[in-house]
Amino acid sequence: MPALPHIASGKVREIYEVDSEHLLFVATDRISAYDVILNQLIPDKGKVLAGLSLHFFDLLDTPNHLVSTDLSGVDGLSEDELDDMKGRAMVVRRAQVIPVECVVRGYLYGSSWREYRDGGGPTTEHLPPGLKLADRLPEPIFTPATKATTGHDENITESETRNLLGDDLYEELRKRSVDIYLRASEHAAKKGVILADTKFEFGFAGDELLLIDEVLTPDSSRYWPADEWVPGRDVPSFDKQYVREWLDTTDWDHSPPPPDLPDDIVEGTRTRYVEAYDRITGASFADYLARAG
Ligand code: PZK
Repeated sequence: MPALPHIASGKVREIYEVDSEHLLFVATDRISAYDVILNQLIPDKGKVLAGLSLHFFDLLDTPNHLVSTDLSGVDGLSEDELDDMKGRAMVVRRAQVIPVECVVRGYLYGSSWREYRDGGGPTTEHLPPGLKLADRLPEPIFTPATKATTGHDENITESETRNLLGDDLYEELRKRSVDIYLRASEHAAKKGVILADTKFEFGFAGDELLLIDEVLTPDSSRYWPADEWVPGRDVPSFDKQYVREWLDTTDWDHSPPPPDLPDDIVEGTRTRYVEAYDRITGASFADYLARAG
C-alpha cells in the first residue's frame, strides 16, 4: 500500500489522495467472479482495464476526470510502487460523485432480463412486450441504479431518479450516457464485439460535469463476441466465461471462500483479458505495456 491517504477501496480498484484536487486511481489485478473476489491475482488484468479506459477517454473526447498517466509528479510513492503502478494508475480530478450509476443497455440481459421475465421492474418501464433473453433492444435504454447498502446495485425507476437528481441533471446524464454507449458500441461492433450494456459514473468538479471512474472496461460492461450471440440463450462474457467455466467444474456454492485457481486457469484468464484489449482497441497490449514502461 502506498503511503498516500487511502480514499476508497472497490472490489478490484483503489483510490488514493494526491492533493486536494487530485486522486490516484489504481486498477489492481484482483478479479471477482459470481460477486466474490478470488484468491489469485490475474497478472496484467489491471493494466488491461486501465488501458481500455484510456483508449475510450481518448476516443470519446468527452469531459472526463483523466489528468495524467505520468506519476512522476506524485509525491510519496517509492520506486517500487511507481514501478508496480506503471500502466495501471491515473491521476484524476477529484469530483463530487453523483450517487447514481448510469447504466445503459442495448440488449436484454442480467438484472433487466430477470425483471422483464418476472413481470417488469424499474429497468423495463420503456420496453415492448415479447422480448427474449439477450434480444437487442429497439433502442438503448438508460436504466440507473443506486449503490445499495447490500453491496448490490439497486435498479431505480425514471421518476425515482428524477427525484434524486432533478429533471435537468437527469436529462443531461441520460443524454451523455446514451450518446457514449452508442459511440462505444459502434466502435466495438466494427471489431466483432457486442457492447451489451455498460455503467458510467459522473461527478462535478466545480460546475463541470465529468465522466469519472473506469469506463467501458470488461468490469463495468458486458462485452460479447458477436459470433457467440444467440437471442434466447445465455451469452458467454468475453473476459470471465473462462474462469466461470472452471469454477463450475468445482462444487463451490458461490459463497466465500472461493476455491484456489490452478495456474493454467490464471494464465488462460490473463490471455482472455489481453485478447479483449487487443480486439476492442484494435491495438496491441504488448505495445501498451512497452509504452507504459
Ligand atoms: C470516486 N469512486 C468509486 C472507484 C473505489 C471506489 N474522480 C473522482 N473524484 C472523486 N471520487 C471518485 C472519483 C473517481 N473515479 C470514485 N469513489 C470515489 C470507486 C474506485 C475504487 F474504491
